[in-house]
Amino acid sequence: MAPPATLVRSARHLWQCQWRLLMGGLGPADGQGRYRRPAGAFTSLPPLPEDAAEAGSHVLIVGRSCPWAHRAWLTWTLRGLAASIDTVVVVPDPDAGRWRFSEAFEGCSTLIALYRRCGADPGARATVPALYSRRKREILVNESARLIELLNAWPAAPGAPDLAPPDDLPAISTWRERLQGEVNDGVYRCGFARNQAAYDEAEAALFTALEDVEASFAAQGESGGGWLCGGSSPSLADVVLFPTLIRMELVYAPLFGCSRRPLWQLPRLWEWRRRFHALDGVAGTCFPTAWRRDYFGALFPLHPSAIVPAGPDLATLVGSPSPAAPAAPHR
Ligand SMILES: N[C@@H](CCC(=O)N[C@@H](CS)C(=O)NCC(=O)O)C(=O)O
Repeated sequence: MAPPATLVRSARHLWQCQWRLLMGGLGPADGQGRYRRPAGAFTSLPPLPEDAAEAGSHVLIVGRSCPWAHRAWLTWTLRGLAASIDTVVVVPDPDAGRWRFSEAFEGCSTLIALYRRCGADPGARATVPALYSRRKREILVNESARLIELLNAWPAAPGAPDLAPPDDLPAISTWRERLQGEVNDGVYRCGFARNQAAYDEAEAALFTALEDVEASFAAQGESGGGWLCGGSSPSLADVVLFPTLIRMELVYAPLFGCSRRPLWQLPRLWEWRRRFHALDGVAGTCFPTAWRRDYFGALFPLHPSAIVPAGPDLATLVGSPSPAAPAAPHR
């Protein structure tokens, strides 16, 4: 038998009060209910360290599910920085709501303990990515937008691409600025919106930006290099777009409501994603099972059951041309 309407109404009211409280734990909102990402602790761009080229001199701390860490991991991969920068992968502790080290790192078992030891403000969030100097025993930077710039300036492996060539810098900066707010943070603005109007605004901005990326690929035509800023190799603009788009069908569409246009309806973007995923080393930074488990398992206010959905299989998203692409004509 269905429960009485009054019981449903009071349960809904009670849940909504609790939901608002719990959402506050995920991040702050402005007066209109729009999600506002809090500022980090070590956010300015540091100079290139003197010992940058020394083997194992630095450590890049990442988490598998974090898209901000993913862009740093991709930059590290594409620039071939394994000789001088080690990586350490932290794992989420969903009950405590923090990152922990699988094995003690510099005497710390949690990321927050390392942050405190490095002098972070007691109220600061301990976020990934973070770049740690072994010699100074300090976190140099934890803002991914600056960190990828630093990693691109780092002494790289021979033949590694410059992800921000001077001639393309204006286009790269324009795209990066737009993608950061409307796409990278945009999916969170959808998922963490506190009301319908805040969601509608973020969702419209997200899909307008993605349609504009699609249009920009169309404008490049056959002569374009296949990358967002037109060059013959990817740039930092491509690097920041990928972590969001590769999580789209797996997490952001089902969990954050970013579902108006499935990506296959933007065939150039679909093809770009397939091409980026095929770059050397990129597949090794993608962990669909961990992404699903971490997002669906940890974001309690959005998904109280913590049931982790199955699929889609990543291979079906990156392994073939867009299903919407026109078939080649028969000869
Ligand atoms: N501004 C940071 C944001 C990074 C961020 O929010 N990372 C999340 C994971 S996706 C985190 O570590 N959160 C832990 C916390 O807030 O305590 C950046 O872009 O590097």
